[in-house]
Amino acid sequence: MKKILTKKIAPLLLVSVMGTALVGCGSDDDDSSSTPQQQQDQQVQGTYQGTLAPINTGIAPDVGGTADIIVNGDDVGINMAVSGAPEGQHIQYIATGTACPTAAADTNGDGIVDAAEAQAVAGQMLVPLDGDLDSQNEGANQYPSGGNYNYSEDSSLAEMMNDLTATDSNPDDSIVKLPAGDTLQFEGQVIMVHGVPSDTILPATVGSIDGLPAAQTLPIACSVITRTGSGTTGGTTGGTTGGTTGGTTGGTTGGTTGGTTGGTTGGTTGGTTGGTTGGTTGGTTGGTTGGTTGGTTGGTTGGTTYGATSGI
Ligand SMILES: [Ca+2]
Ligand SMILES: [Ca+2]
Ligand SMILES: [Ca+2]
Repeated sequence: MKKILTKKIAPLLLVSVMGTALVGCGSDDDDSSSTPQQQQDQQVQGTYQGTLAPINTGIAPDVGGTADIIVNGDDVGINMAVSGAPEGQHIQYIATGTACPTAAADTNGDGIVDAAEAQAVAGQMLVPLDGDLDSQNEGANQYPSGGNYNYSEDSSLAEMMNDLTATDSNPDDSIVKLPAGDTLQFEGQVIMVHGVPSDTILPATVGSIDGLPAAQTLPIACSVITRTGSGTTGGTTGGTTGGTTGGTTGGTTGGTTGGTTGGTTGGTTGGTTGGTTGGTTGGTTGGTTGGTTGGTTGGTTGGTTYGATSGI
């Protein structure tokens, strides 16, 4: 299901969509109505959750919590509630990998999964969950602290994607950009949490990353991210309100997009092709075209319902 990213957003076209072939998951039919970037933006729409589990149970056995991610149109919200963590600052991020490190990751056999060993399994840092989600560099080192904490940040999906596909300003650190041809998925990727108090006594064999003290980067918790909701619910509601058949197709690509900005295009035209075209064209272009109508009819209903009940 991976799609190729373009590094810039092509000019948006308001196209006639009647009869246009729907693009399903993974299809690469000749579809001039949406760019790969737009398809990526649609594909990532939805709600996601992770349940944190301890990594180094000999050091931080009680850490747990949840992470919730909502991608709603251009809005990306990430909320975490963590408990039972050691005191101190917690470097945390969405990693490039798709598996959490287990005891088997302790390749040097010292009984501790250190940051370097964890990285070999979970991958490098893709989206630091720091003080500013818009870019990797902004808000750097603004990580939460304490044994029990809540983390909540919002971002623009477009700004996040621009940053994740930009040139890496520091190719030597553990923070990486999206590999060429890869996509931001959330689903199946992992969230990592690190950090024990600086006075924690660790064996000299415990490694680290980026030249940081081993205690600061010691992995304490991880979760694989699962998808808990897609645009289906928003699409159904947005479809009923905003278009005749926008429900099914709008659902696939995000009733939120079609709903919030769909309006005239998403409702009438997007009704038939709501998913692929209604989402992208109806969404971005329809924002201007549909505007008021989309905001009141397709928008409010589709958007609100999407967020509230899509966890089915
Ligand atoms: Ca080890
Ligand atoms: Ca940042
Ligand atoms: Ca880097």
